[in-house]
Amino acid sequence: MAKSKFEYVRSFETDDSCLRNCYIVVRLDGRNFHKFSEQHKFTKPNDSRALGLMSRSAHSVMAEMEDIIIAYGQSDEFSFVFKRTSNLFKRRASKLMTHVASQFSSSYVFHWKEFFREQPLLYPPSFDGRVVLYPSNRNLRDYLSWRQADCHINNLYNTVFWTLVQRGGLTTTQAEDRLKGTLAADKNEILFSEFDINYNNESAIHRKGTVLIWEKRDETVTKRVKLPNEEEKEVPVTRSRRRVQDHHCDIIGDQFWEEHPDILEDDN
Ligand code: DGT
Ligand code: MG
Ligand code: MG
Ligand code: MG
Ligand code: MG
Repeated sequence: MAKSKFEYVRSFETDDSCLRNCYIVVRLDGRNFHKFSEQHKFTKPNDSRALGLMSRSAHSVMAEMEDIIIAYGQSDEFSFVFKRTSNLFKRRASKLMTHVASQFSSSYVFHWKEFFREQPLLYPPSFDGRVVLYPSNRNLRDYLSWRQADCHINNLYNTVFWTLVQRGGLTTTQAEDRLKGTLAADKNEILFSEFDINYNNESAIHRKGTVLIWEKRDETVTKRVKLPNEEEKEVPVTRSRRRVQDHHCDIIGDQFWEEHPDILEDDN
């Protein structure tokens, strides 16, 4: 095709391809979910409909974007990790980030009703995205540990805060004052001695967030086959299928990574 005289404008596009050999992390975060959660009556401190919908949307991203090896989500955020050797969209940061963000956002709206039932979606939510590159397994694990530690710190705080308000009868200002300067141990102690709550027994999805990884499963289906000169019969056929599985476990320690040695590629 002949080139038009306008063709030169293409050269104004800048190269934003991600450095090779690095894990590419795309993190999404809900825009102004403080307000969104209030307006849609999210339960406090955690809303299982909202967490379920976040996870559902992340599944949809993983199904659409090959090369995502693990995703981690908590609160209104989700991080997606592309394998080091990925060449998806020629590793262009803007393509990767915008595809993840728009697939996630449209899924969030698409599946809203399955989770929120009679609570209508009042306006279209949006998610910001950023791309961060991590050159080593240690850096990537530290990134994921950072997000999970953030989940823990916030959830412990929110659990005590809302217990003081909902069960202890404090106002939100009183609860805030009560928690000022307290350490994790103090918060655990308040829950335990005043409300008979052992924080470690709170549900893992809230304490640990959600980890999505691919798992191979053998799936057996029966197939009808017809061989020449034989009656049609049903035979079992087993095939290995990859599907995304949710986990709500610790990813800071070594155990998870030892149990799933194929998520990370070797550092060399
Ligand atoms: P941003 O991200 O700068 O646009 O502003 P926000 O408001 O989204 O702030 P962020 O992302 O730091 O905090 C997440 C907000 O979402 C926070 O106000 C609490 C709210 N949120 C997330 N999950 C839940 C939930 O399960 N229940 C309730 N009640 N609120 C939640
Ligand atoms: Mg923020
Ligand atoms: Mg947010
Ligand atoms: Mg957030
Ligand atoms: Mg196009």
